Amino acid sequence: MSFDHGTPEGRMNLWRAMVRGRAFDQAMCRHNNHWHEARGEEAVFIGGFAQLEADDIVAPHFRGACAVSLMRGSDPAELAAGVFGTDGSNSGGNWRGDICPTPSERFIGMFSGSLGTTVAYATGAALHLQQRHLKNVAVCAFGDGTANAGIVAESMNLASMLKLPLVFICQNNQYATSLPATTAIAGGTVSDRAKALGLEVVDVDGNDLEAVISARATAVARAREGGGPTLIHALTYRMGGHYMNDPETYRTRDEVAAWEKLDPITRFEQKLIVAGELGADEAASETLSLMAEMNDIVAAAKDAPPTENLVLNPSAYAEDWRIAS
Ligand SMILES: Cc1ncc(C[n+]2csc(CCOP(=O)(O)OP(=O)(O)O)c2C)c(N)n1
Repeated sequence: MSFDHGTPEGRMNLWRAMVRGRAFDQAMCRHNNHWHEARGEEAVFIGGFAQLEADDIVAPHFRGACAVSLMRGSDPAELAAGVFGTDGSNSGGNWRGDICPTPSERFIGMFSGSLGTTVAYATGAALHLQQRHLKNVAVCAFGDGTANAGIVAESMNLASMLKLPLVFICQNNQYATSLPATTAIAGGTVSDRAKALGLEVVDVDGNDLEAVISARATAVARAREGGGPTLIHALTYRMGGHYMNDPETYRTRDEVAAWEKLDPITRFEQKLIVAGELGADEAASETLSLMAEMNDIVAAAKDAPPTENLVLNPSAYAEDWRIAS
């Protein structure tokens, strides 16, 4: 499927990928009180991971990982079953389907709960691509909070030193749980740190799909040609809480409302409507039908019996997880 934003078809596919991703995410929010809502950050993870080649390696941030997986062809019913550990799960019921939706050799999820490990795995994957003289690239994303993990600095250092074919995307949604990035990030910004480590750096409006796409396209082309790693620092906003039970006492409703006006889906949709490529009614009705479809899929997965294919050594927390979901 083409996600080339230079064509009307590609633009429609990008819009649909954002809406489908949000529809799945919102359905999960309704059915899983542990869910980490990704609403508001779609331009970063759809723009950041669209239009890569099938053999490129993707390592999205946990917030938005399911939308990236759907865009790359995953079946939403299988993803939902993976989250709940129910029949149809592709993971033996033991993957945290939200943070690692698609265990495969080209899709690196957050295999453990430890932030920053995904970035390190992506760096290792990029090293493999380089050593095998493959023309593929690895793209990884991580939050502003994760940027403070030491392993991210180590990964950037190695990638810069060895000119690895790797693109780092900082999905800066301005909070790490309840801690604002402006308080938690010393030494300037994540961009300043990456510059100091010798990376090419580009700051983008993370709610502008086309700005993210253009930064990613340049960074990927550079990496494919042996030019080394780039950091794309995308400023966005987490419109929901850290997870569904977050009381959100650390920010005002006015702040959230101001960012809701900059919704990346609405912004891109408006562009398509003004260009005459999408009708306003068509946009509204397709959005509603995708929301309903994903809700049905997620509800059915939640109500399904536990998968019979459980792995032999389940996590000590597997039962709690299913009950809590
Ligand atoms: C190494 C490590 N430290 C702390 C945590 C606890 N933790 C889980 S999510 C989270 C916030 C992450 O913030 P960010 O990287 O900005 O991602 P966001 O949740 O904002 O998308 C924290 C601190 C963890 N899982 N791993």
